[in-house]
Amino acid sequence: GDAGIIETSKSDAEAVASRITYHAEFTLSFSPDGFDLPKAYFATAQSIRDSLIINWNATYDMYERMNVKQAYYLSMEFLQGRALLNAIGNLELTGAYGEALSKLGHKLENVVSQEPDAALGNGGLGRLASCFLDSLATLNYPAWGYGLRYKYGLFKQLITKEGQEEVAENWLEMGNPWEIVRNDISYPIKFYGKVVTGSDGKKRWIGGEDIVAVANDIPIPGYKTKTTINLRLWDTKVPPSDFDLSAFNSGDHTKACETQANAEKICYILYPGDDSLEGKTLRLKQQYTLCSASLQDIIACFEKRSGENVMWNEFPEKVAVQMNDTHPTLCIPELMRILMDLKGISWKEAWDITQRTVAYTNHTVLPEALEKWSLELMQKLLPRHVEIIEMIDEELVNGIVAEFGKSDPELLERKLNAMRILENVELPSSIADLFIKPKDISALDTSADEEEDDIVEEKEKVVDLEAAPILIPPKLVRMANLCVVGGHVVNGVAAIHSEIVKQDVFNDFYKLWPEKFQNKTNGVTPRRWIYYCNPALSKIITKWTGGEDWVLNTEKLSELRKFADNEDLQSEWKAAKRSNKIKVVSFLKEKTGYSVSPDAMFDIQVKRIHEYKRQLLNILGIVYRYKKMKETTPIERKDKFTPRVCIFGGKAFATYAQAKRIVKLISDVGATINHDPDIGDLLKVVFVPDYNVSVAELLIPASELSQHISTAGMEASGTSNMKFSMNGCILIGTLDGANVEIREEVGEDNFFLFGAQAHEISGLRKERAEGKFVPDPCFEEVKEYIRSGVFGGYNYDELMRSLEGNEGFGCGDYFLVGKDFPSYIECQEKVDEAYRDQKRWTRMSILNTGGSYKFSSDRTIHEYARDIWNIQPLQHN
Ligand code: DL6
Repeated sequence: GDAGIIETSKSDAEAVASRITYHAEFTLSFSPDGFDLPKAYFATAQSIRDSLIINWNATYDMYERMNVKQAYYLSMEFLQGRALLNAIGNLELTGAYGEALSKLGHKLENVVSQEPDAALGNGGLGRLASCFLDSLATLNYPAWGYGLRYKYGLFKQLITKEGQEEVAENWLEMGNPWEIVRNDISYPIKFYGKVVTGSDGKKRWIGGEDIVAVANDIPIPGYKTKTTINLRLWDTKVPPSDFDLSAFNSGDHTKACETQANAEKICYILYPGDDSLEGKTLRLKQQYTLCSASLQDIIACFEKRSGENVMWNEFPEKVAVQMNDTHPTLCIPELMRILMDLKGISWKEAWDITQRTVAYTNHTVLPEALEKWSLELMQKLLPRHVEIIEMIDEELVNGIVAEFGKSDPELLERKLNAMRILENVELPSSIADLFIKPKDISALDTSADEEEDDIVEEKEKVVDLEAAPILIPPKLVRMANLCVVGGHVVNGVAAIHSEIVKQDVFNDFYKLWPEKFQNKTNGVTPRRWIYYCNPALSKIITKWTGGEDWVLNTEKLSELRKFADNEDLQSEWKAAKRSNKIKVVSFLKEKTGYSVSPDAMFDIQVKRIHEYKRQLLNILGIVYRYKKMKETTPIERKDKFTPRVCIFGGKAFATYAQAKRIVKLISDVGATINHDPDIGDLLKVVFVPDYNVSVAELLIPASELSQHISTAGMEASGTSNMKFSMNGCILIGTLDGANVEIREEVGEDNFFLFGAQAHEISGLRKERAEGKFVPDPCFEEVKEYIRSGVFGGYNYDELMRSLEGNEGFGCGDYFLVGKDFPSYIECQEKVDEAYRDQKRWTRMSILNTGGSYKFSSDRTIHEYARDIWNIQPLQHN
């Protein structure tokens, strides 16, 4: 097609080969001799990048010319993974590149696997952002992504005898061929300082610390289209004039370099530890940098495209800003600040523009994940924004009072407590007078004049006032509330989650503004998650659905359903799965040293390690199975148990001790079972280190059973569940997140369901707190077995105790592992039985792929475009 600069004619491969050799010679900083794999990778990437830049420029020109409405997706995370195979494939040059590289002495697949993952994310939220970019480009929607260019990403996970260890992930070490550094596109970013009012009455934010954010563009090619959109990642630097030459010359080299380091560290890592005040400050600086640089850029573009006559009230007709979770919340006060202080627009008009421009996606119901910032810290770092937030809060308070009247002070107080943006902050006195208050706590607040170092952290502060200490709750800014108030749409990411958002998390807001709330069930790109990662299956799908159009029109996958029992399809299907499993067998051997059999069922749970995701339930189930195996004779054992390879992967956040204990337990259990001669290939347990997008691309096509077993109501959606289902994997799961919709689509016979339901959870926790829960003996048995030391000398008491007692969060089995354990074990027995009937299993597998079409991110993106952003596709002609 016309997707690239390289014409698709017979001599494609030659043309490609000469481009690659050109870059090997002139672009790269490799030594001239040789053409080894790393060099081949960089030269190949450079060559395809030329095509991407041509398409990027054409797409950009078209947007400028047509001045269409554009969507901007702001996200702290983009989990892009590798780009090379995707780029070559999207430009329909896979054949040409394969041939060209083989002429040059390499296999395309080996070259492709040289690329380090761009791991600028943590989990589902970041990968979702990347899937969205793929769909936006593929569907020709005018849209850009904005994020930060982390030098080290999150971390690289090592699994040692001690469990998880984190080391810096130096993914840019060899350079990044995909990024285009735009030294001409940079914006000033300010921190600290103070706000002054000029003689014209205008507010000005002055002084403080100044840095600049520089644009780094990553081209995002659509599939079979010329459209190539942009992921703009900001890097932070000192302003060019800021190097302290005299300090340097006088010998104080460290001081001279300090400002530089201070600016650059903002983009060192994703989610820096935030236990310390420094850590919190750095995170807030990151969030503000993302928001401020992106908005300055968006506004500059709007002004440029408007020409002579800038109509600010038309801004929302040209710009849609999507906040991916609460990390970009500062977009709201930042847009207000720019519009009012720099563009001279009134509060009322600025507020109207802001609300019509921004929208918010919620990705979690976990209360501890709904961000709250210390007001004091924010006041120091962003004084003007705090003024604006206080104004927004005040208007909200007035609105709530107007809505609920003053006749029922209790109701009013409850509403204010739930909905206010500021927490533990006094009300304006006219309203405060309505309530009888114990004592005005603000009188005790001595923090106002404290120096930066003494800022109270988000803990209760004890003021020793004469005898009795009085607790002063910290003043906080609730970012999620600010998002709900400041945006025009709030969406959840799966049907059940969006209901919880409306009925629980933001219920008071929902009752007030029901029209603001929407559901947008997540999706994943079928390009990366079937077509490129599973060529064996893709060929079969193409054959049986009559063409490759399923890659763009996933509904076509449903045509597989009618052949679910066809013997030819079944045998091809099984062969594809087996070939994918064989690849994983050698991968596991290489990464972990463990040998596993491709004849065993591949049972996989890969996702961030979190108590609510209940990897602990999975590993306890495995331990139970192992114990039962040990209690049976060898002959019975073979009869009774379906051989399984249980694979785990995922990172535990560096400071999340309980999650790290779970990782340790999994790898200890593996170390014992995998060496037990009684067990052999009947059971293997493998923890794959450093799970990332590329590992997922290998594991998911080889999966037969995958586990999505969160405590019901706690997993917002999940997206790997969609990827597994698409690749013909059968899910075992609770009625949670997108599982609910997947089960609906693939049919309940093709999904292994167990466990308590979301509406039962609070009742169960209550029962438990009242001491009424009696655990099943099998649950007691398995904990006892772990405590007995079968899996080594580590003391698992603390981990086991979290599943006991009734003291609420932290222990008392908040995530109801004990409650769901018996139904989980029972369900796993059904899995074993189903697997023994390979015809039935293969049918279930086909029906999963055939029922997964709804979960394409193309569907999701069409919905965002239509219901939230109001943008139209724009095609090259
Ligand atoms: O929406 C994408 C993804 C969901 O699929 C997951 O269920 C959800 O856990 C994840 N949320 C986050 C948000 N942060 N926290 N915590 O990563 O979003």
